[in-house]
Amino acid sequence: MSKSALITGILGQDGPYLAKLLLSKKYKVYGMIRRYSNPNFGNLDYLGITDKIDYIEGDMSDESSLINVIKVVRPDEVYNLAAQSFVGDSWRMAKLTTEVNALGVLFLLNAIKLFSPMTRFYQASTSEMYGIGNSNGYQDEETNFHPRSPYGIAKVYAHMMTINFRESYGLFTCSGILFNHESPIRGIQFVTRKITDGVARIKFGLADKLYLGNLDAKRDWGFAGDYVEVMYRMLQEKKPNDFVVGTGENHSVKEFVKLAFEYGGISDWQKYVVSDARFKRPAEVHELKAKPDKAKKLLNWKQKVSFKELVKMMVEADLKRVKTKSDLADSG
Ligand code: NAP
Ligand code: F7E
Repeated sequence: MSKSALITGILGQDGPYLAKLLLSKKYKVYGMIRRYSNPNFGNLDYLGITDKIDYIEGDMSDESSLINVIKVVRPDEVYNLAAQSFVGDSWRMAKLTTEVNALGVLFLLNAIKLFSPMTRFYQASTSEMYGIGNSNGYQDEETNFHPRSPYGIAKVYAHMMTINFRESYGLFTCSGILFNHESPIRGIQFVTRKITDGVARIKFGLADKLYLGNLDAKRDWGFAGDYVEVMYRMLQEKKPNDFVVGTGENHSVKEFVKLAFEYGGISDWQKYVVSDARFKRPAEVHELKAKPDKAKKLLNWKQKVSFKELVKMMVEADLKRVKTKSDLADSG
């Protein structure tokens, strides 16, 4: 019999890539969505799978809705990808971020414990939990947490609660500590997509500047399509475990900018990029770099898309998207 999986955050970036992977493995995929006046299925449309998913309403900030979802679906696997995931907004919306990213996970774990204890659970943990935790130039499963944002702090709570449900009640709960991963369907607020969209707009004359914050920050950037594979593999293991997932190399925002402009056919990026204090953070995470040895060894995982390929893929997708829009506008 085919397995079933519930994905929260199905309309975001990772949800569609994971759904596509699970569908290819013949899973029945349920996608939890919030109540909307007008839901946006754009990312699922981009991957051509909107009609292949069973949707169910639930909100991470509403415990009764999560109990209902788990009672109705009783899936073999839950992938909890829902979150207020933008670090910058987490200072402006600290309470909401805590409710959704921390308490929401407690609600979901409790619902599984009470109504579907055989369900395997994946929690979307993050390198933002490390913040400025001590490191030797990299972060692995042993590195201390010292989160620098309400987002990172809420994710530490959820991460520890995921471990606690495993240790207290014997549930199969895992955390993937994923470093930044991007794609052509990355949210437009995040720096990579903001840059590639900006390059395309400048190229087609729809913008003349790109306003950015701290260009010196360094991140370990990979491709989202590669990272959902590891989520799946974690839940197929004999025992629940936590894994760091990243590429093992990092690059500055400035390097990303330079390369993106090059792929866009614009050589003098300095002419277009403006430093803007609005996009700087009250407390920055200056540098992150994964040491994903455990995932490589135990899950036999390795990313396929390199940094350069990722930047190229994102620039090309945005050039195509913006060109189509401007062609449509021209044709009236
Ligand atoms: P994303 O694009 O922002 O997607 C998050 C999804 O969560 C959205 O579909 C959003 O729904 C949903 N959501 C937000 N609040 C909700 C609520 N109250 N109830 C139900 N759903 C809610 O994020 P992503 O990049 O796919 O990341 C997936 C997960 O991995 C997140 O938990 C993120 O924190 C974590 N993570 C991401 C990265 C990364 O680099 N991408 C790295 C480490 C960890 P709407 O569509 O309605 O807004
Ligand atoms: O920022 C700097 C910014 O917003 C990356 C989320 O998926 O990954 C993501 O969090 C860096 C930071 O991602 C701008 O200060 C400069 O140093 O793309 P970002 P993030 O904060 O690393 C982690 C792993 C997650 O878990 C999160 O959910 O880029 N930066 N100028 C800028 N960032 C933004 N957004 N906009 C700028 O203009």
